[in-house]
Amino acid sequence: MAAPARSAETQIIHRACSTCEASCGLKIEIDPVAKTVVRVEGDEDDYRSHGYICPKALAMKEIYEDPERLRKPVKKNEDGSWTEIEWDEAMELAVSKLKGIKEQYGNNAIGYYIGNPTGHNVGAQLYIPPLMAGLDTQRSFSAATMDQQPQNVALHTMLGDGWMFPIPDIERTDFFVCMGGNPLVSQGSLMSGPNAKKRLQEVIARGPNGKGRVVVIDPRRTETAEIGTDHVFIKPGSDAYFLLSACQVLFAEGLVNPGRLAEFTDGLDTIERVCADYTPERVEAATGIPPETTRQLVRDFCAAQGAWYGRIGLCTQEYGTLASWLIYVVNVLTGRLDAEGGMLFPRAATGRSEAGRPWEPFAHGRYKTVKRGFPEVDNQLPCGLMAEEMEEASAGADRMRGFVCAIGNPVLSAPNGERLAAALDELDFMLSLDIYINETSRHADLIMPSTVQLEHENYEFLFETTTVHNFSRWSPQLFEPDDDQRHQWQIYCELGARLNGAPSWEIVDDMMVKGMLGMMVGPNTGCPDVMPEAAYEMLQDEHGPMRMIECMVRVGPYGDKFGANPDGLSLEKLRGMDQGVDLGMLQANRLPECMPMDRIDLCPEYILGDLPRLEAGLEERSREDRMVLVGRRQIRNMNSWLHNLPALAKGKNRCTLMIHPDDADRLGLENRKFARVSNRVGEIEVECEVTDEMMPGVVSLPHGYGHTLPGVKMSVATEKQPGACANYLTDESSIDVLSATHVANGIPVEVRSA
Ligand SMILES: Nc1nc2c(c(=O)[nH]1)N[C@H]1C(S)=C(S)[C@@H](COP(=O)(O)OP(=O)(O)OC[C@H]3O[C@@H](n4cnc5c(=O)[nH]c(N)nc54)[C@H](O)[C@@H]3O)O[C@H]1N2
Ligand SMILES: Nc1nc2c(c(=O)[nH]1)N[C@H]1C(S)=C(S)[C@@H](COP(=O)(O)OP(=O)(O)OC[C@H]3O[C@@H](n4cnc5c(=O)[nH]c(N)nc54)[C@H](O)[C@@H]3O)O[C@H]1N2
Ligand code: SF4
Ligand SMILES: [Mo]
Repeated sequence: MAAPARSAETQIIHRACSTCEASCGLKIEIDPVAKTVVRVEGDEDDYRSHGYICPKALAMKEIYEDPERLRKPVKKNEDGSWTEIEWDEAMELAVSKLKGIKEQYGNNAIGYYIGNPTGHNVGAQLYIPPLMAGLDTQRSFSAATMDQQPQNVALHTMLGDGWMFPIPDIERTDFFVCMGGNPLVSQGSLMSGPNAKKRLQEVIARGPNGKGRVVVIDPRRTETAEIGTDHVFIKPGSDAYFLLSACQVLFAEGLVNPGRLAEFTDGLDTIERVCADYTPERVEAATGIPPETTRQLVRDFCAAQGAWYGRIGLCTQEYGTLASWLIYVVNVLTGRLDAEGGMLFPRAATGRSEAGRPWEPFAHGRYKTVKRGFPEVDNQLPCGLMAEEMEEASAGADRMRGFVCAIGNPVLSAPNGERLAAALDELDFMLSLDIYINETSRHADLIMPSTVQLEHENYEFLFETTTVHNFSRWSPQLFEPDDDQRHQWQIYCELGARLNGAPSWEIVDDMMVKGMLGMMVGPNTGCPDVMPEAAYEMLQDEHGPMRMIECMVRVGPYGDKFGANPDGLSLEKLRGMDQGVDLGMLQANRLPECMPMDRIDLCPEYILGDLPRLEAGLEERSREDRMVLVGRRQIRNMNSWLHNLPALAKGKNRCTLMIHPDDADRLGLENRKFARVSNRVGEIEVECEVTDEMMPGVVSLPHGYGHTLPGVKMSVATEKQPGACANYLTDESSIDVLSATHVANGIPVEVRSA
């Protein structure tokens, strides 16, 4: 390949990094003629990130440049090779196959999985509805059931909206408790903001006499714990016991003080009763936490401006919903929810946490999986059950026969990936919407790739709802895609339109925007001075996600109300701002107005229903001493998909099994030697990293590796960072039933020398 011609003039473009939640500001120097990226730097003028970046800042450049990235659809031939085809042929093939399956076997013979990078692509998020309408199936799976679904369930049942996450007020707190999260590496999940290290150091500096506290409760002494003030080892999966004991201490020591929350909270007496038996002494053997540590932590927290936070280690565990719920309970009992320095509700420019939203009751069990009758939870089925739903031997004639995998790699990221890989080959038809031929898409009959970040505009649609500081930000497209590339939203919209027999995707797109405006502007709305038709005429774009963003932003809490508030925010203004707009610190006292329910239900019956299981498990947990596996994230990874980028794949093998020296000695394992890790589900071989970072009895392995399968066309990943797949050990039948979420932390394993 000849080197592209280089023009004399380069340009600097400001853009948010779309790789993780932090959305740091970047300055990207491009050559617009050669269509190449010359340099990527942190943007010191960005008021959110002040020039901070991590090594993954290079990801968008390297994905854009990756010669193995697909640009056009590819169809699998009989012999397993791939042929590039035109979009029209690809669309026709996909639609005829999917429609054929629906007609012959019914809609539920189709299933789909929606993966994580969706959250980083506004077009992909906003156009899931037309895709879902086109597929019209109950077999709906996503990464949520390996992620935040327990938090969704707790919030939906307590406040009436599963997506109004309370976020640590990290800019004001002086006492941050972090359970099951490692913001130093993940950059803060559901606490989005660049440079977690600096923010946490400021928490410590802010405390009285520079003695603020960052308390990490984790089976591993993490990077966050290293810069924190306190670290407490906890046995994996025992957080619900520990949090109940923290509640017990609050009541026993007269420290309960919900403040203004008491006026609109039900269930305070119930929680007192529920936690009464769980003294720190009673749960000590299960949690591994000395009672005095619990008591002192609770007292110190109450004396400070505390925020108590829990993340993925609390979600993807045996009692995921109970643990996630109890985090919110502790914040209510101590008056820290919706209070300065506590856990606050961001106010998104697109208006998704404003007063007056309709309340949709929490729903579950309306339908079930075929094989084991597992009940749906808020439209989600556990993603690890996809395999058994596909297998003829398990699901028989009612099995899933057609499958759409959108922006996900579940063979590596969902439980029992080996079983899923085999099941995918039983399908009549599989469509992958992916930019690589990877561990999952290699099973597809057809792959449709989308444009990547630098080829489309973006708006931080999800992360303005999970941010530690209110902001609104648009990012420009750096390079015009080729004529025969498609954006993810176009693919969804066109697939949906064709599946439903709509005249064109343009009509579907217009209908979506008109429907939206019909509800948002006009008489009896927050934007009464303009009629929907007039608003429609004012929109900047002809099609696409930014048109919807424009509607939401203009009507939203800071918006220009389509002219009625001329100083307000609009897409046009955002498009002129290099770093987006600073909308101020998070606000306190937004409840109860900003929640759809009138009152907080501190003890939803649905969640209390799981307490007998928790109680029944206490004795066994107190006794057992089996080895368990937990996960970890690493700064140069993003789940499964950045290992093909040279800048991020270089260096030594990172897929290591961390193990405590005492365990290593006992098992005859040595640093940098290989161990065999096995259980009912599978067996893998991984390099050991002997370290006292680990709690004895617990081993830690990152997920997203295992680039060793035939047919995968990611040569850098395969060569430099193949690793082994943690999810070949994750048991697909081990599920937190309340949230349909898998147990990916605290998995029993046997470890021996390889
Ligand atoms: N053991 C264990 N397993 C876990 C976790 C854990 O902690 N431990 N974490 C879980 C969590 S929180 C998550 S979110 C999931 C993530 O798991 P998935 O949702 O499956 O996501 P990824 O593994 O990141 O795969 C992303 C896929 O999207 C493709 N892709 C990236 N960008 C684009 C794009 O612009 N267009 C298209 N069409 N495709 C694109 C990539 O090539 C890749 O195939 O993993 C879960 N799995
Ligand atoms: N660099 C990088 N950043 C990422 C990602 C990535 O892959 N790489 N993934 C992104 C995604 S999709 C997500 S969802 C977020 C997740 O963001 P985080 O929640 O911060 O994720 P982790 O870094 O995996 O931290 C989970 C912690 O939980 C601990 N843990 C495990 N089991 C238990 C338990 O039973 N109890 C307690 N108390 N702790 C436990 C683990 O030891 C680990 O330290 O990160 C996002 N950011
Ligand atoms: S922390 Fe790294 S990956 Fe995340 S937004 Fe910032 S530069 Fe990008
Ligand atoms: Mo995630």
